[in-house]
Amino acid sequence: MKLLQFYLPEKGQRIGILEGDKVLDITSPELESTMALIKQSISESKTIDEIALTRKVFGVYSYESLNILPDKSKPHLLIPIYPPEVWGCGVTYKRSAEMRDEDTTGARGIYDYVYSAPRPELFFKATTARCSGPNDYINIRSDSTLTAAEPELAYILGKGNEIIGFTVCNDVSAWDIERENPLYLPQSKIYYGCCALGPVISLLDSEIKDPYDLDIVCQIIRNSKVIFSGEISSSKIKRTFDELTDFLCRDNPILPGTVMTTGTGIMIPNEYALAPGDVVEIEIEGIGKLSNPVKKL
Ligand code: DO4
Ligand code: MG
Repeated sequence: MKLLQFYLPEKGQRIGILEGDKVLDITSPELESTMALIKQSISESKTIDEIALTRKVFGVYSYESLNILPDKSKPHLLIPIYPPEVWGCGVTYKRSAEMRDEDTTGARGIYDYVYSAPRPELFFKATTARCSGPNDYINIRSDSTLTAAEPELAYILGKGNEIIGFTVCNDVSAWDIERENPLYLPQSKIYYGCCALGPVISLLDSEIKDPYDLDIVCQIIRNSKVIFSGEISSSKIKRTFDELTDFLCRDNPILPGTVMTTGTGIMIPNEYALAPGDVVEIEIEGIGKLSNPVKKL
């Protein structure tokens, strides 16, 4: 099952099930968000599919008609979850370790070390207020001249820190800031509009059978032309999701609905650093395409 959130001008926020090109509106006063669905599945010890499938359908919309730039006067897609926190993993793909070590000014070798060390790189990434949904703006910090898209597979945690499902994440990062000195990483990673999520949550098992075998494709579009295209398979990830979750949750209380983004395997060359007006598209098999325009703060 694929779950999403959308907005109707006369009704506000809705939750929907995506079936083919149709969005089934299953919102009710007691169930107005995907977070409410996650919480109910925990309190009733049921799967999310079980709860969602028993809901009454209040309306049917075409996905394409909702997949537009957010505008309060029109129905449109929203971020598929309001996560209490988003955490990130770093240097989980070989290419990421290699390029970061080549380009860093100070502590060369730190990325190769982390790629092979038992302890992964984990960092706090965002809260809901710093995240953008489908077709919404992602931002370049006002003090960055080299900000890059980082196309990533992200998972959502539920009861007992088990994976509920997957979404697409753009871990937008100010590479010039983090390369100047690794201690600047939080400023590279965490700011307004630094993280895009969507377009749907694809539930584990019912929708995503093998998360270690998904094609991830990224395109950057400038003036209606594709200026960069790259791809990777999630099979190339160095670590298991259980390993990442284990380190994340070690002595660190994590709430249901927390999103973990698993690192990028598509390293975008510096010449394709983001510019205002660009559009970044990231498509992951079994989930869909997340598209976001770029703005400079
Ligand atoms: O260490 C820097 C950040 C790593 C990262 O975000 C990634 O590998 O995706
Ligand atoms: Mg990243």
